[in-house]
Amino acid sequence: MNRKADISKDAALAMLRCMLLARRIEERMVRLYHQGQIFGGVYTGIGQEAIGTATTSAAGPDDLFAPCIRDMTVHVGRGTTALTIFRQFLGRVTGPTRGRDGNVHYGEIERGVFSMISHLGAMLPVVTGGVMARRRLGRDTIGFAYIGDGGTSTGDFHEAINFAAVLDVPVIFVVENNQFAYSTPTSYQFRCKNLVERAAGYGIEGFTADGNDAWALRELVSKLAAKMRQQPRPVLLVCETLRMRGHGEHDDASYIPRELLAAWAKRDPIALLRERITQAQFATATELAALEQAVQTEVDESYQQALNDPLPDAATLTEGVYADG
Ligand SMILES: Cc1ncc(C[n+]2csc(CCOP(=O)(O)OP(=O)(O)O)c2C)c(N)n1
Repeated sequence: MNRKADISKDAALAMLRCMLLARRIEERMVRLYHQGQIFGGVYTGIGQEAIGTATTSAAGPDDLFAPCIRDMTVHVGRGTTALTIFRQFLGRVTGPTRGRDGNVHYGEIERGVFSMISHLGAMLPVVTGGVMARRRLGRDTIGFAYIGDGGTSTGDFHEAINFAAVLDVPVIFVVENNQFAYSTPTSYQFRCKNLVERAAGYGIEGFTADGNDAWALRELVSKLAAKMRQQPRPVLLVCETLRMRGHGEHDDASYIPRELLAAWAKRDPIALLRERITQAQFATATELAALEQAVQTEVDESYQQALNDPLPDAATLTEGVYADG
């Protein structure tokens, strides 16, 4: 099938760069974790990169995002640099949390990205409220709220969707169904066959998508976003994928069947997008290799630069923890 007309060359290559950058950053974090250079845990989105990539690629500049634990591609897709990310994970004072948190709990609100907090589901009502507020100011904002399959069992998930449905707040509730919440498979998490069935209970539309196919997902999300700007309302979007590593790097994921991992490894989102790009003749093998090399250089240089930045001074640790005034 010639899919050339649906996505521009620039958009396709930007998506590939986003996924590669997130993957290379996370691979570096994994290595650093095992070398004992990262103080906290490392929780990656390796294998799930298509979801944050396609949704940010289809979004507009004034949209709002509440990323979750595995959404490095949401940050990268909104323009957060590798340098900022290394500063955060290496606990540098120059990072978004000024070295107070060396983990996934950060965001850059100037890019429309709320900071993630540990409590699953808690940011869903916040992004819903943020979208409402911006729209009342006359802005054309829609929201993207990300949650894992496990997080859909929280009250916040229900409250946010119900609230958005009743008040017609245009938020895409993106469920990243990676089939496990820590070691708990989805069969122990909910009775319905597919989480998308829940949409009917809120009186909203629901969609299930292949969470590893960035190209197709972007097409779907672009259509949904355009419709939601015309006629504001929330939708539920369930993206099917698999968590390819442990919950965090401390976990060997021995409870995930090896055959399941092997089957999903054949559907790696980066390889799939590369294939689509090649089919559409958007880039030659040489150009793709150059893109890979540029991403690797960016990661290496950003890591080195962040290492040179200072750690916070212990005497100032209570500063910047609460809002001023
Ligand atoms: C409200 C709440 N309950 C429990 C936890 C502990 N916890 C952190 S991650 C996690 C598993 C999350 O699984 P899922 O939502 O499917 O996301 P995934 O890790 O698979 O991406 C749990 C139980 C938490 N952070 N917040």
